[in-house]
Amino acid sequence: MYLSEYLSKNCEDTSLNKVIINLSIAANKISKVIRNLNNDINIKGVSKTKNFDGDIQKPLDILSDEMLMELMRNAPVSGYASEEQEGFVDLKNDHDLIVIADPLDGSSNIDVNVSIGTIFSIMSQNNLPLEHAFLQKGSKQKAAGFFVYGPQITLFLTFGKGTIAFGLDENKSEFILINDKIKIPKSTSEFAINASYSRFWDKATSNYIKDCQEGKDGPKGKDFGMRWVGSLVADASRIFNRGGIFLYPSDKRLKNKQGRLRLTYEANPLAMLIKEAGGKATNGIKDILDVEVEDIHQRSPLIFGSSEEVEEFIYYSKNL
Ligand code: P6P
Repeated sequence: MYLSEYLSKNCEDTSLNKVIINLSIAANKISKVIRNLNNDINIKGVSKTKNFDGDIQKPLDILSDEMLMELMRNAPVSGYASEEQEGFVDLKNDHDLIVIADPLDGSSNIDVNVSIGTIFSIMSQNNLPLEHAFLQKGSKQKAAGFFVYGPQITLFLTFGKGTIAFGLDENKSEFILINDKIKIPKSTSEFAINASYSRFWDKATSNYIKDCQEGKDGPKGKDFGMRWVGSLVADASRIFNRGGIFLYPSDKRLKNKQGRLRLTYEANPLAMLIKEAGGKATNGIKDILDVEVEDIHQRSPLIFGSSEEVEEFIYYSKNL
């Protein structure tokens, strides 16, 4: 079943459906630019520009953001925000839905041909002025998803009725249904963390990872494996497919005091998808979807995945 058919059968909000379809059209275009190595975008080079946060923007970051925004202008969307935009963009219409996106997450992996992706979060303005609508908690999301530009091009999507997976049929340029009810295994023996930062970790993370590494002879009583792609959508895609626990905690470095990942266009959409697939997502203390949003680019610690393992981590956080 194609994405458009699935949505018309399962999601009665026609405006939401149109936004999701336009996001899939944008993703299709972005994937073609990424794969088309002889394009005039020098993906090996970096642009001269930096985003407001001082990150050097790769040409594809900028192009992806422009493509997304163009498709959102042609959808029932009243406002757009993204990692590449300093503030939100008022699309000057009286539609109700707003979209927050990470247009090209993992772009540091572009040069080395590792899977990257586009993450999105869709909310209603809920009769709020735009400057407040973009600061609603993750629990207010109407839909969320991410595209993975990898060996396959996939879409993980939720609009509150479970988490669904689609794959791109490149011949037809259509996303087709792969799995209409993803269920993340409750337990796991695989963790994902950038272990090079262990000297900066808080006590809970250090204790938890140490116990995982002690394996079956340690307190957890089983051996663990580790994966770290360094691309959120790639690590998340693995966890949706076979379970696991992903940890990007806050650490002692000033720039990571609140973690590295962004709440509104990384943690919140992932948390909705994970919850709808039977997993859990936390900042170590509370459910990500309940975290107050003060700024579109606010960072947050993010631990998500198999519910029993995330609950274990929360226990470590609360019982130091
Ligand atoms: P580190 C990619 O730049 C990203 O934002 C996420 O996609 C990924 O999970 C994380 O950063 C990787 O961070 O510190 O391991 O490079």
